[in-house]
Amino acid sequence: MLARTDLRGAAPTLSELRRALPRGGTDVNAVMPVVTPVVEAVAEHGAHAALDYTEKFDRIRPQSVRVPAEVIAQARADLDDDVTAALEESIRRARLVHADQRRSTSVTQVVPGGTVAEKWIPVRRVGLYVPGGNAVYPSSVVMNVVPAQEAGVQSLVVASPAQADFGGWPHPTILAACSLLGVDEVWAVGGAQGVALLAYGGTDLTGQILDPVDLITGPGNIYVTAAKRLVRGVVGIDSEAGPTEIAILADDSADPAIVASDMVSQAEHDVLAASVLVTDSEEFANAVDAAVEQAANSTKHSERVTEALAGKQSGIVLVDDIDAGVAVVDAYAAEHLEIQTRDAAAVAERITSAGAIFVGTYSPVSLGDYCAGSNHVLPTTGSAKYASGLSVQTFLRGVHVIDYNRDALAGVADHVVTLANAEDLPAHGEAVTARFGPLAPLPAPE
Ligand code: HSO
Ligand code: ZN
Repeated sequence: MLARTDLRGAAPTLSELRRALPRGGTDVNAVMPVVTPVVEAVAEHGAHAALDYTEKFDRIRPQSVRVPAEVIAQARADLDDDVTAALEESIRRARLVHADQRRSTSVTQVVPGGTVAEKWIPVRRVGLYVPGGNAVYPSSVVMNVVPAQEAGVQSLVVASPAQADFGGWPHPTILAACSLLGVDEVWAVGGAQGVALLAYGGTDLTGQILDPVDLITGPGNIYVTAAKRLVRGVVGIDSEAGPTEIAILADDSADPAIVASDMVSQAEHDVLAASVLVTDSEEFANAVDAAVEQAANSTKHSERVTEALAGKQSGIVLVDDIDAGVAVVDAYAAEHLEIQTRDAAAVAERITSAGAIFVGTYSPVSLGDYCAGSNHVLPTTGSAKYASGLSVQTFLRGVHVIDYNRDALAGVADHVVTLANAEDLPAHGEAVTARFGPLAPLPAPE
């Protein structure tokens, strides 16, 4: 059932390879005519406009944007014990990993009396977007909130669509996850209007201030992505998330049923999700194909999965050997890459482009989605070749602190003046010489 790309015997260039590999793509610009007026209206009118659009698109008007504390507390009390325990474990593991990502200030003594420090300052206030609709992902609340908290962000708001089925508040599982994480500010607003309200803020119907944020993170549908693109600059955004992707580099030592189940697992997210197998064994490819067909037919979301696997973004790529396979997966730069080959750890070492790498039979993507401790908000559509997943770093700003004394400045003043004159910016040089008296000769460099 999976389309095939046969690269055996070929030596494609990088650009040929990128064109040959299966890949989808969504046209964010196509929805701009709908999204732009929404963002502009919220920028001008704040919460009232956001609620008007919520009523129009989500067919519900919550009593306020801010979800009352009692509603959040009730959602937590109602959460199933098993789900509570699993979320707590997910949070615990994510905290372990993300706490280790914290950065400390570095101080470099460039010359005696001249230092440059780099200190890391958390973003003041962050808005975490959590999608609603079909996809209710409390795990994504964990993956957004934990790195922000571990970075030291002081003010966090979660925005998630108002749901008609839940009295106009976001899905209770999302509220419960917020509560487990200690997040008490949640807004019942989603879509483009939710993103815009995070960026511009406003005043709630209850008179409460809805403070704008400085950074918006979190995935969403194409409208959310378009709105993030529009507000970028007014605020920071993490990335423009596309549909999820899994690539698996496997040889005939792997179990076709396991590879198939992993391909099906991520196809379950979306009809646009991508599942790609790269292998050097045609026999193995045939076995995976048969296993995928069987698994896709019997799984709960069979229709969605089948459509995703049949789409142009999914397929099997045949290569001559694992070396060629490494080149292929590097060119593809998958959001998730599994290595299911002999000596998987050694092969994984050689990978240079992937959002996250899952090594060997017992590290499935589903583990990373929930409970590995790693983050599951990862770069999609090939952006792993230049971008990283969400981490503590996403929520920090590095600031250089420059501290030179008189001698240290004097020691390099000549060079500054020379470079300033070379750029025809003499006032830059004069700003240095002025410190040593208008006419006084420069002290000799050390
Ligand atoms: N695989 C998705 C994350 C997710 N999976 C949430 C299950 N729930 C993108 O990394
Ligand atoms: Zn997933």
